[in-house]
Amino acid sequence: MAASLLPASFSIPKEGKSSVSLKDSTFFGLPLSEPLKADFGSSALRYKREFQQRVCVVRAETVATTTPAVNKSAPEGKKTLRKGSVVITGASSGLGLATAKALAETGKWHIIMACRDYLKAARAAKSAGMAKENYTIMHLDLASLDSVRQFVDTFRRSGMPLDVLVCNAAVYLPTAKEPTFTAEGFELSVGTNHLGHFLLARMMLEDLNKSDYPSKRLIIVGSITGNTNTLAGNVPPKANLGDLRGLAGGLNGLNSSAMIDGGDFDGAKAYKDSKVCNMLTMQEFHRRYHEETGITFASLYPGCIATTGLFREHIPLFRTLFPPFQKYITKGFVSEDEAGKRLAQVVSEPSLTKSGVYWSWNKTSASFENQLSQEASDAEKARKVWEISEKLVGLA
Ligand code: LMG
Ligand code: NDP
Ligand code: PMR
Repeated sequence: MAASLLPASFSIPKEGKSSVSLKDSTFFGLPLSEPLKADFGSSALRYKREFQQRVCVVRAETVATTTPAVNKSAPEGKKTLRKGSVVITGASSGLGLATAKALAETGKWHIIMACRDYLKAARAAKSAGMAKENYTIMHLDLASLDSVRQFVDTFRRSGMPLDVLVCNAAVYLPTAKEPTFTAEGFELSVGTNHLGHFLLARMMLEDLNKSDYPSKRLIIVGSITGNTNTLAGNVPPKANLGDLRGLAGGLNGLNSSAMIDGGDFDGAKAYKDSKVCNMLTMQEFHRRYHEETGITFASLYPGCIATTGLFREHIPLFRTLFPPFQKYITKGFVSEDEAGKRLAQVVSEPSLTKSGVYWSWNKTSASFENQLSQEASDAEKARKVWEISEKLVGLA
Protein backbone atom coordinates (compact mmCIF):
# COMPACT_ATOMS: atom_id res chain seq x y z
CA MET A 1 0.00 0.00 0.00
CA ALA A 2 2.75 2.41 0.94
CA ALA A 3 4.13 2.35 -2.58
CA SER A 4 0.97 3.80 -4.04
CA LEU A 5 1.22 6.70 -1.62
CA LEU A 6 4.70 7.72 -2.63
CA PRO A 7 5.13 11.08 -4.25
CA ALA A 8 7.40 11.25 -7.30
CA SER A 9 9.92 13.08 -5.17
CA PHE A 10 10.12 15.12 -2.05
CA SER A 11 12.56 17.89 -1.43
CA ILE A 12 13.89 19.30 1.78
CA PRO A 13 15.19 22.83 1.55
CA LYS A 14 18.80 22.94 2.61
CA GLU A 15 19.73 26.22 4.30
CA GLY A 16 16.63 27.61 2.60
CA LYS A 17 18.21 27.46 -0.86
CA SER A 18 19.11 24.30 -2.70
CA SER A 19 17.16 21.13 -2.18
CA VAL A 20 17.75 17.42 -2.05
CA SER A 21 15.38 14.84 -3.35
CA LEU A 22 14.38 11.77 -1.38
CA LYS A 23 12.68 8.96 -3.22
CA ASP A 24 12.52 6.30 -0.61
CA SER A 25 11.60 5.83 3.00
CA THR A 26 8.29 7.59 2.90
CA PHE A 27 4.91 7.05 4.42
CA PHE A 28 1.76 8.97 3.53
CA GLY A 29 3.97 10.66 0.97
CA LEU A 30 6.41 11.80 3.60
CA PRO A 31 10.07 11.13 4.20
CA LEU A 32 10.75 9.52 7.51
CA SER A 33 13.80 9.18 9.64
CA GLU A 34 14.21 5.82 11.35
CA PRO A 35 13.12 6.73 14.88
CA LEU A 36 10.18 8.72 13.56
CA LYS A 37 9.18 5.99 11.16
CA ALA A 38 8.23 3.67 13.95
CA ASP A 39 6.26 6.35 15.78
CA PHE A 40 4.48 7.76 12.85
CA GLY A 41 3.73 4.57 11.03
CA SER A 42 2.30 2.87 14.03
CA SER A 43 0.33 5.82 15.29
CA ALA A 44 -1.19 6.57 11.90
CA LEU A 45 -2.20 2.97 11.35
CA ARG A 46 -3.46 2.56 14.87
CA TYR A 47 -5.38 5.74 14.46
CA LYS A 48 -6.89 4.55 11.22
CA ARG A 49 -8.05 1.35 12.89
CA GLU A 50 -9.40 3.11 15.95
CA PHE A 51 -11.13 5.72 13.90
CA GLN A 52 -12.78 3.18 11.66
CA GLN A 53 -14.01 1.31 14.69
CA ARG A 54 -15.33 4.48 16.23
CA VAL A 55 -16.90 5.67 13.03
CA CYS A 56 -18.54 2.29 12.62
CA VAL A 57 -19.99 2.60 16.09
CA VAL A 58 -21.24 6.06 15.29
CA ARG A 59 -22.71 4.96 11.96
CA ALA A 60 -24.47 2.06 13.55
CA GLU A 61 -25.94 4.34 16.17
CA THR A 62 -26.90 6.87 13.58
CA VAL A 63 -29.11 4.35 11.93
CA ALA A 64 -30.68 3.43 15.22
CA THR A 65 -31.03 6.86 16.81
CA THR A 66 -30.62 9.39 13.99
CA THR A 67 -28.27 11.32 16.29
CA PRO A 68 -25.10 11.62 14.26
CA ALA A 69 -21.66 11.60 15.78
CA VAL A 70 -22.95 11.01 19.25
CA ASN A 71 -21.86 8.10 21.34
CA LYS A 72 -24.54 7.22 23.82
CA SER A 73 -22.58 4.53 25.55
CA ALA A 74 -20.83 7.10 27.75
CA PRO A 75 -21.28 6.86 31.51
CA GLU A 76 -24.44 8.28 33.10
CA GLY A 77 -26.17 8.33 29.75
CA LYS A 78 -24.34 11.52 28.77
CA LYS A 79 -23.98 12.06 25.04
CA THR A 80 -20.35 12.44 24.17
CA LEU A 81 -19.21 13.57 20.79
CA ARG A 82 -16.64 11.48 18.99
CA LYS A 83 -13.29 13.14 18.47
CA GLY A 84 -13.47 15.77 15.77
CA SER A 85 -11.12 15.42 12.84
CA VAL A 86 -9.57 18.67 11.63
CA VAL A 87 -7.12 19.32 8.81
CA ILE A 88 -4.90 22.37 9.37
CA THR A 89 -2.61 23.52 6.57
CA GLY A 90 0.73 24.99 7.60
CA ALA A 91 0.54 23.55 11.10
CA SER A 92 4.33 23.37 11.36
CA SER A 93 4.71 26.86 12.79
CA GLY A 94 3.04 30.04 13.98
CA LEU A 95 -0.72 30.22 14.07
CA GLY A 96 -1.30 26.76 12.58
CA LEU A 97 0.89 25.06 15.18
CA ALA A 98 -0.60 27.07 18.05
CA THR A 99 -4.10 26.12 16.89
CA ALA A 100 -3.15 22.45 16.58
CA LYS A 101 -1.72 22.61 20.10
CA ALA A 102 -4.80 24.31 21.55
CA LEU A 103 -7.12 21.75 19.95
CA ALA A 104 -4.93 18.80 20.92
CA GLU A 105 -4.98 19.92 24.55
CA THR A 106 -8.76 19.62 24.70
CA GLY A 107 -8.50 15.90 23.90
CA LYS A 108 -11.54 16.33 21.67
CA TRP A 109 -9.75 16.67 18.36
CA HIS A 110 -7.51 14.69 16.09
CA ILE A 111 -5.40 17.10 14.07
CA ILE A 112 -4.15 16.32 10.61
CA MET A 113 -1.18 18.60 10.20
CA ALA A 114 -0.96 19.23 6.44
CA CYS A 115 2.61 20.41 5.99
CA ARG A 116 5.25 20.75 3.31
CA ASP A 117 8.12 19.79 5.61
CA TYR A 118 7.48 16.57 7.51
CA LEU A 119 10.46 16.74 9.83
CA LYS A 120 9.78 20.33 10.76
CA ALA A 121 6.16 19.46 11.54
CA ALA A 122 7.18 16.41 13.58
CA ARG A 123 9.64 18.43 15.64
CA ALA A 124 7.14 21.25 16.06
CA ALA A 125 4.39 18.93 17.31
CA LYS A 126 6.81 17.30 19.70
CA SER A 127 8.13 20.53 21.13
CA ALA A 128 4.59 21.87 21.48
CA GLY A 129 3.98 18.84 23.71
CA MET A 130 1.21 17.39 21.57
CA ALA A 131 0.35 13.80 22.47
CA LYS A 132 0.95 11.37 19.62
CA GLU A 133 -2.57 10.01 19.54
CA ASN A 134 -3.89 13.50 18.87
CA TYR A 135 -2.26 14.18 15.52
CA THR A 136 -1.18 12.80 12.15
CA ILE A 137 1.21 14.57 9.80
CA MET A 138 0.52 14.42 6.08
CA HIS A 139 2.50 15.97 3.29
CA LEU A 140 0.98 18.95 1.48
CA ASP A 141 2.80 21.50 -0.62
CA LEU A 142 0.28 24.13 -1.61
CA ALA A 143 2.68 25.48 -4.23
CA SER A 144 1.97 22.39 -6.33
CA LEU A 145 -1.53 21.42 -7.44
CA ASP A 146 -0.35 17.84 -7.94
CA SER A 147 0.63 17.79 -4.30
CA VAL A 148 -2.79 19.14 -3.32
CA ARG A 149 -4.51 16.36 -5.28
CA GLN A 150 -2.16 13.78 -3.81
CA PHE A 151 -2.86 15.05 -0.31
CA VAL A 152 -6.60 14.67 -0.82
CA ASP A 153 -6.06 11.16 -2.12
CA THR A 154 -3.82 10.21 0.83
CA PHE A 155 -6.28 11.71 3.28
CA ARG A 156 -9.15 9.73 1.80
CA ARG A 157 -7.14 6.50 1.91
CA SER A 158 -6.46 7.06 5.61
CA GLY A 159 -10.13 6.48 6.30
CA MET A 160 -10.40 9.47 8.63
CA PRO A 161 -13.46 11.69 8.39
CA LEU A 162 -13.15 15.41 7.69
CA ASP A 163 -15.13 17.56 10.08
CA VAL A 164 -13.25 20.86 9.82
CA LEU A 165 -10.78 22.17 7.25
CA VAL A 166 -8.57 25.12 8.17
CA CYS A 167 -6.80 26.89 5.31
CA ASN A 168 -4.04 28.58 7.28
CA ALA A 169 -0.69 28.24 5.48
CA ALA A 170 0.77 31.30 3.77
CA VAL A 171 3.93 32.84 2.45
CA TYR A 172 4.86 36.51 2.53
CA LEU A 173 7.68 37.76 0.29
CA PRO A 174 7.98 41.48 1.04
CA THR A 175 11.56 41.94 -0.11
CA ALA A 176 11.44 39.96 -3.37
CA LYS A 177 12.41 42.11 -6.34
CA GLU A 178 11.21 39.59 -8.91
CA PRO A 179 8.30 37.17 -8.73
CA THR A 180 8.83 33.47 -8.07
CA PHE A 181 6.38 30.82 -9.11
CA THR A 182 4.53 27.67 -8.06
CA ALA A 183 4.95 24.35 -9.90
CA GLU A 184 2.18 25.39 -12.30
CA GLY A 185 3.71 28.82 -12.85
CA PHE A 186 1.49 31.01 -10.69
CA GLU A 187 3.09 33.84 -8.73
CA LEU A 188 4.09 32.16 -5.46
CA SER A 189 2.11 34.19 -2.87
CA VAL A 190 -1.25 34.11 -4.62
CA GLY A 191 -0.47 30.62 -5.96
CA THR A 192 0.15 29.23 -2.47
CA ASN A 193 -2.12 31.31 -0.25
CA HIS A 194 -5.11 31.42 -2.58
CA LEU A 195 -4.97 29.00 -5.53
CA GLY A 196 -3.53 26.00 -3.64
CA HIS A 197 -6.14 26.45 -0.91
CA PHE A 198 -8.87 27.06 -3.46
CA LEU A 199 -8.28 23.66 -5.05
CA LEU A 200 -7.90 21.98 -1.66
CA ALA A 201 -11.10 23.48 -0.27
CA ARG A 202 -13.11 22.77 -3.41
CA MET A 203 -12.01 19.13 -3.43
CA MET A 204 -12.49 18.62 0.29
CA LEU A 205 -15.99 20.05 0.32
CA GLU A 206 -17.02 16.55 -0.72
CA ASP A 207 -15.29 15.08 2.34
CA LEU A 208 -16.88 17.65 4.66
CA ASN A 209 -20.24 16.76 3.18
CA LYS A 210 -19.75 13.12 4.03
CA SER A 211 -18.93 13.81 7.66
CA ASP A 212 -21.57 13.04 10.27
CA TYR A 213 -20.14 15.55 12.74
CA PRO A 214 -22.77 17.98 14.06
CA SER A 215 -20.86 21.16 13.19
CA LYS A 216 -18.84 21.04 9.99
CA ARG A 217 -16.68 24.03 9.16
CA LEU A 218 -14.42 25.39 6.47
CA ILE A 219 -12.20 28.18 7.73
CA ILE A 220 -9.94 30.36 5.61
CA VAL A 221 -7.56 32.64 7.49
CA GLY A 222 -7.81 36.28 6.35
CA SER A 223 -6.12 39.45 7.56
CA ILE A 224 -6.58 43.06 8.49
CA THR A 225 -3.87 44.03 6.00
CA GLY A 226 -6.14 42.99 3.10
CA ASN A 227 -8.89 45.27 4.41
CA THR A 228 -8.51 48.88 3.31
CA ASN A 229 -11.23 50.00 5.75
CA THR A 230 -8.56 49.82 8.50
CA LEU A 231 -5.39 51.76 9.29
CA ALA A 232 -3.28 48.64 8.85
CA GLY A 233 -4.87 48.04 5.45
CA ASN A 234 -3.80 51.50 4.37
CA VAL A 235 -0.09 50.98 4.87
CA PRO A 236 1.29 50.90 1.33
CA PRO A 237 1.27 48.89 -0.82
CA LYS A 238 -2.49 48.48 -0.48
CA ALA A 239 -4.44 45.42 -1.58
CA ASN A 240 -6.27 45.93 -4.85
CA LEU A 241 -7.42 43.23 -7.26
CA GLY A 242 -8.33 45.73 -9.98
CA ASP A 243 -10.20 44.13 -12.85
CA LEU A 244 -8.47 40.77 -12.28
CA ARG A 245 -6.69 40.89 -15.63
CA GLY A 246 -3.45 39.41 -14.26
CA LEU A 247 -5.30 36.57 -12.53
CA ALA A 248 -7.25 35.86 -15.71
CA GLY A 249 -3.92 35.74 -17.56
CA GLY A 250 -2.58 33.09 -15.15
CA LEU A 251 -0.19 35.23 -13.03
CA ASN A 252 2.75 33.78 -14.91
CA GLY A 253 4.75 36.93 -15.50
CA LEU A 254 5.29 35.94 -19.13
CA ASN A 255 2.38 36.85 -21.34
CA SER A 256 0.59 38.29 -18.33
CA SER A 257 1.48 40.14 -15.15
CA ALA A 258 2.40 38.20 -12.01
CA MET A 259 -0.01 40.47 -10.11
CA ILE A 260 -3.78 39.99 -9.96
CA ASP A 261 -4.47 43.58 -11.04
CA GLY A 262 -2.00 43.34 -13.93
CA GLY A 263 0.51 45.76 -12.35
CA ASP A 264 4.22 45.52 -11.60
CA PHE A 265 5.32 42.83 -9.16
CA ASP A 266 5.25 43.80 -5.46
CA GLY A 267 5.56 40.94 -2.99
CA ALA A 268 3.85 42.73 -0.10
CA LYS A 269 0.92 43.64 -2.33
CA ALA A 270 0.70 40.11 -3.71
CA TYR A 271 0.34 38.80 -0.14
CA LYS A 272 -2.37 41.32 0.73
CA ASP A 273 -4.17 40.57 -2.56
CA SER A 274 -4.02 36.86 -1.71
CA LYS A 275 -5.70 37.56 1.64
CA VAL A 276 -8.47 39.47 -0.16
CA CYS A 277 -8.94 36.36 -2.35
CA ASN A 278 -9.09 34.20 0.80
CA MET A 279 -11.83 36.37 2.31
CA LEU A 280 -13.78 36.57 -0.97
CA THR A 281 -13.51 32.81 -1.42
CA MET A 282 -14.96 32.16 2.03
CA GLN A 283 -17.98 34.34 1.20
CA GLU A 284 -18.48 32.75 -2.20
CA PHE A 285 -18.42 29.30 -0.57
CA HIS A 286 -21.04 30.57 1.86
CA ARG A 287 -23.28 31.87 -0.92
CA ARG A 288 -22.98 28.74 -3.02
CA TYR A 289 -23.01 26.00 -0.42
CA HIS A 290 -24.10 27.03 3.06
CA GLU A 291 -27.83 26.51 2.63
CA GLU A 292 -27.47 23.26 0.78
CA THR A 293 -24.83 21.68 3.05
CA GLY A 294 -25.19 23.37 6.43
CA ILE A 295 -21.41 23.77 6.52
CA THR A 296 -20.17 26.87 8.35
CA PHE A 297 -17.82 28.97 6.22
CA ALA A 298 -15.75 31.50 8.14
CA SER A 299 -12.71 33.73 7.96
CA LEU A 300 -10.87 35.65 10.65
CA TYR A 301 -8.18 38.10 11.59
CA PRO A 302 -6.49 36.51 14.60
CA GLY A 303 -4.60 39.68 15.62
CA CYS A 304 -1.06 40.71 14.79
CA ILE A 305 1.14 37.73 15.64
CA ALA A 306 4.32 39.68 15.01
CA THR A 307 6.69 36.87 16.04
CA THR A 308 5.77 34.15 13.54
CA GLY A 309 7.72 32.76 10.62
CA LEU A 310 5.58 34.85 8.28
CA PHE A 311 8.16 37.63 8.47
CA ARG A 312 11.16 35.40 7.81
CA GLU A 313 11.81 37.05 4.45
CA HIS A 314 11.63 40.58 5.82
CA ILE A 315 14.76 42.59 6.56
CA PRO A 316 16.30 41.98 10.00
CA LEU A 317 15.59 45.53 11.15
CA PHE A 318 11.91 45.03 10.45
CA ARG A 319 11.88 41.73 12.30
CA THR A 320 13.46 43.42 15.31
CA LEU A 321 11.23 46.49 15.38
CA PHE A 322 7.93 44.99 14.31
CA PRO A 323 7.03 43.12 17.54
CA PRO A 324 7.68 46.09 19.90
CA PHE A 325 5.96 48.40 17.42
CA GLN A 326 2.84 46.23 17.48
CA LYS A 327 3.04 45.65 21.23
CA TYR A 328 3.57 49.20 22.42
CA ILE A 329 2.40 51.46 19.61
CA THR A 330 -0.48 49.88 17.70
CA LYS A 331 -1.31 47.51 20.58
CA GLY A 332 -2.51 45.03 17.97
CA PHE A 333 0.03 42.39 19.08
CA VAL A 334 -1.10 38.92 20.12
CA SER A 335 1.04 35.97 21.14
CA GLU A 336 1.04 32.78 19.10
CA ASP A 337 -0.71 31.03 21.99
CA GLU A 338 -3.48 33.58 22.17
CA ALA A 339 -3.97 33.62 18.40
CA GLY A 340 -4.05 29.80 18.40
CA LYS A 341 -6.82 29.86 21.00
CA ARG A 342 -8.76 32.28 18.83
CA LEU A 343 -8.58 30.11 15.73
CA ALA A 344 -9.35 27.05 17.86
CA GLN A 345 -12.56 28.81 18.93
CA VAL A 346 -13.56 29.27 15.30
CA VAL A 347 -12.91 25.54 14.80
CA SER A 348 -14.81 24.25 17.80
CA GLU A 349 -16.87 26.78 19.78
CA PRO A 350 -20.57 25.98 19.61
CA SER A 351 -21.29 29.72 19.64
CA LEU A 352 -19.30 30.42 16.48
CA THR A 353 -21.38 28.50 13.96
CA LYS A 354 -22.61 31.48 11.97
CA SER A 355 -21.58 31.17 8.35
CA GLY A 356 -20.19 33.85 6.04
CA VAL A 357 -18.57 35.69 8.94
CA TYR A 358 -15.15 37.36 9.29
CA TRP A 359 -14.27 37.08 12.99
CA SER A 360 -12.07 39.46 14.94
CA TRP A 361 -11.35 39.91 18.64
CA ASN A 362 -11.44 43.03 20.78
CA LYS A 363 -8.95 44.09 23.44
CA THR A 364 -10.50 41.81 26.04
CA SER A 365 -10.17 38.93 23.56
CA ALA A 366 -13.91 38.62 22.94
CA SER A 367 -14.86 37.63 19.41
CA PHE A 368 -17.06 39.80 17.22
CA GLU A 369 -18.25 39.80 13.61
CA ASN A 370 -16.08 42.29 11.81
CA GLN A 371 -16.80 44.34 8.72
CA LEU A 372 -14.78 43.63 5.60
CA SER A 373 -13.58 46.37 3.26
CA GLN A 374 -15.62 47.21 0.19
CA GLU A 375 -13.38 45.17 -2.09
CA ALA A 376 -13.16 42.21 0.30
CA SER A 377 -16.97 42.04 0.45
CA ASP A 378 -17.69 42.66 -3.24
CA ALA A 379 -19.94 39.76 -4.28
CA GLU A 380 -19.41 40.33 -7.99
CA LYS A 381 -15.64 40.26 -7.56
CA ALA A 382 -15.93 37.14 -5.41
CA ARG A 383 -17.81 35.38 -8.19
CA LYS A 384 -15.22 36.41 -10.77
CA VAL A 385 -12.28 35.36 -8.59
CA TRP A 386 -14.04 32.01 -8.06
CA GLU A 387 -14.67 31.46 -11.76
CA ILE A 388 -11.18 32.43 -12.88
CA SER A 389 -9.59 30.41 -10.07
CA GLU A 390 -11.50 27.27 -10.97
CA LYS A 391 -10.18 27.52 -14.50
CA LEU A 392 -6.61 28.04 -13.28
CA VAL A 393 -6.66 25.01 -10.98
CA GLY A 394 -8.33 22.79 -13.56
CA LEU A 395 -11.80 22.47 -12.03
CA ALA A 396 -13.62 24.16 -14.90
C1 LMG B 1 8.50 47.95 2.91
O1 LMG B 1 9.42 48.09 3.89
C2 LMG B 1 9.16 47.30 1.72
O2 LMG B 1 10.10 48.18 1.21
C3 LMG B 1 8.09 47.00 0.68
O3 LMG B 1 8.64 46.28 -0.35
C4 LMG B 1 6.99 46.21 1.32
O4 LMG B 1 7.51 44.97 1.64
C5 LMG B 1 6.48 46.87 2.55
O5 LMG B 1 4.44 46.67 3.73
C6 LMG B 1 5.50 45.96 3.26
O6 LMG B 1 7.53 47.12 3.45
C7 LMG B 1 9.09 49.05 4.74
C8 LMG B 1 9.65 48.75 6.07
C9 LMG B 1 11.09 48.33 5.97
O7 LMG B 1 9.59 49.89 6.86
C10 LMG B 1 8.48 50.31 7.39
O8 LMG B 1 7.41 50.16 6.90
C11 LMG B 1 8.66 51.04 8.63
C12 LMG B 1 7.68 50.67 9.62
C13 LMG B 1 7.93 49.36 10.22
C14 LMG B 1 7.34 49.25 11.51
C15 LMG B 1 8.31 49.42 12.52
C16 LMG B 1 8.28 50.76 13.07
C17 LMG B 1 9.21 50.92 14.10
C18 LMG B 1 8.86 51.92 15.04
C19 LMG B 1 9.85 52.06 16.06
C20 LMG B 1 9.40 51.78 17.34
C21 LMG B 1 9.90 50.60 17.94
C22 LMG B 1 9.99 50.51 19.30
C23 LMG B 1 8.97 50.35 20.16
C24 LMG B 1 9.26 50.47 21.51
C25 LMG B 1 8.25 51.07 22.27
C26 LMG B 1 8.55 51.68 23.47
C27 LMG B 1 7.52 52.29 24.21
O9 LMG B 1 11.91 49.12 6.69
C28 LMG B 1 12.10 48.91 7.95
O10 LMG B 1 11.59 47.99 8.52
C29 LMG B 1 12.94 49.85 8.58
C30 LMG B 1 12.37 50.33 9.82
C31 LMG B 1 12.88 51.60 10.17
C32 LMG B 1 12.09 52.27 11.16
C33 LMG B 1 11.83 53.60 10.82
C34 LMG B 1 11.08 54.26 11.79
C35 LMG B 1 9.95 54.93 11.32
C36 LMG B 1 8.88 54.93 12.06
C37 LMG B 1 7.66 55.22 12.12
C38 LMG B 1 6.72 54.64 12.89
C39 LMG B 1 5.91 55.21 13.74
C40 LMG B 1 6.11 55.14 15.05
C41 LMG B 1 6.01 56.27 15.82
C42 LMG B 1 6.96 56.41 16.80
C43 LMG B 1 6.64 56.93 18.04
C44 LMG B 1 7.62 56.76 19.06
C45 LMG B 1 7.24 56.88 20.40
P1 NDP C 1 4.13 31.11 9.63
O1 NDP C 1 5.12 31.41 8.58
O2 NDP C 1 4.59 30.88 11.01
O3 NDP C 1 3.27 29.85 9.20
C1 NDP C 1 2.91 29.63 7.89
C2 NDP C 1 2.78 28.15 7.63
O4 NDP C 1 2.47 27.94 6.26
C3 NDP C 1 4.05 27.37 7.91
O5 NDP C 1 3.70 26.19 8.56
C4 NDP C 1 4.58 27.09 6.53
O6 NDP C 1 5.33 25.90 6.42
C5 NDP C 1 3.29 26.92 5.77
N1 NDP C 1 3.48 26.99 4.34
C6 NDP C 1 4.07 27.95 3.61
N2 NDP C 1 4.11 27.61 2.33
C7 NDP C 1 3.52 26.40 2.22
C8 NDP C 1 3.28 25.51 1.16
N3 NDP C 1 3.67 25.79 -0.08
N4 NDP C 1 2.66 24.36 1.42
C9 NDP C 1 2.29 24.03 2.66
N5 NDP C 1 2.50 24.83 3.71
C10 NDP C 1 3.11 25.99 3.49
O7 NDP C 1 3.07 32.31 9.56
P2 NDP C 1 1.76 32.63 10.43
O8 NDP C 1 1.52 31.58 11.40
O9 NDP C 1 1.86 34.01 10.86
O10 NDP C 1 0.65 32.58 9.30
C11 NDP C 1 -0.45 31.73 9.36
C12 NDP C 1 -1.66 32.41 8.76
O11 NDP C 1 -2.00 33.54 9.53
C13 NDP C 1 -1.45 32.92 7.34
O12 NDP C 1 -2.61 32.64 6.60
C14 NDP C 1 -1.31 34.42 7.53
O13 NDP C 1 -1.72 35.12 6.39
C15 NDP C 1 -2.25 34.63 8.68
N6 NDP C 1 -2.07 35.86 9.43
C16 NDP C 1 -0.92 36.09 10.13
C17 NDP C 1 -0.78 37.25 10.85
C18 NDP C 1 0.46 37.56 11.61
O14 NDP C 1 0.53 38.63 12.16
N7 NDP C 1 1.45 36.67 11.66
C19 NDP C 1 -1.85 38.23 10.91
C20 NDP C 1 -2.99 37.89 10.12
C21 NDP C 1 -3.10 36.73 9.44
P3 NDP C 1 6.88 25.83 6.88
O15 NDP C 1 6.84 25.71 8.36
O16 NDP C 1 7.35 24.60 6.20
O17 NDP C 1 7.52 27.07 6.41
MG1 PMR D 1 1.09 46.98 10.23
C1 PMR D 1 -3.49 49.67 14.04
C2 PMR D 1 -2.51 49.30 13.65
C3 PMR D 1 -1.89 48.21 12.91
C4 PMR D 1 -2.15 46.86 12.92
C5 PMR D 1 -3.19 46.14 13.69
C6 PMR D 1 -1.22 46.25 12.01
C7 PMR D 1 -1.19 44.90 11.71
N1 PMR D 1 -0.41 47.24 11.50
C8 PMR D 1 -0.79 48.46 12.04
C9 PMR D 1 -0.25 49.70 11.78
C10 PMR D 1 0.89 49.95 11.02
N2 PMR D 1 1.62 49.01 10.37
C11 PMR D 1 1.50 51.24 10.81
C12 PMR D 1 1.00 52.52 11.39
C13 PMR D 1 2.60 51.03 10.02
C14 PMR D 1 3.57 52.03 9.48
C15 PMR D 1 4.63 52.33 10.41
C16 PMR D 1 2.67 49.61 9.76
C17 PMR D 1 3.66 49.00 9.00
C18 PMR D 1 3.66 47.66 8.68
C19 PMR D 1 4.60 46.97 7.84
C20 PMR D 1 5.77 47.50 7.15
N3 PMR D 1 2.71 46.74 9.13
C21 PMR D 1 3.01 45.57 8.58
C22 PMR D 1 4.13 45.67 7.80
C23 PMR D 1 4.39 44.39 7.25
O1 PMR D 1 5.29 44.06 6.50
C24 PMR D 1 3.28 43.47 7.65
C25 PMR D 1 2.46 43.22 6.42
O2 PMR D 1 1.85 44.07 5.88
O3 PMR D 1 2.43 42.02 5.95
C26 PMR D 1 1.59 41.88 4.80
C27 PMR D 1 2.47 44.27 8.62
C28 PMR D 1 1.37 43.99 9.43
N4 PMR D 1 0.70 44.93 10.16
C29 PMR D 1 -0.30 44.33 10.85
C30 PMR D 1 -0.28 42.93 10.55
C31 PMR D 1 -1.21 41.89 11.10
C32 PMR D 1 0.75 42.71 9.69
C33 PMR D 1 1.16 41.33 9.27
C34 PMR D 1 0.66 40.85 8.04
C35 PMR D 1 -0.56 40.04 7.91
O4 PMR D 1 -0.55 38.92 8.34
O5 PMR D 1 -1.53 40.46 7.32
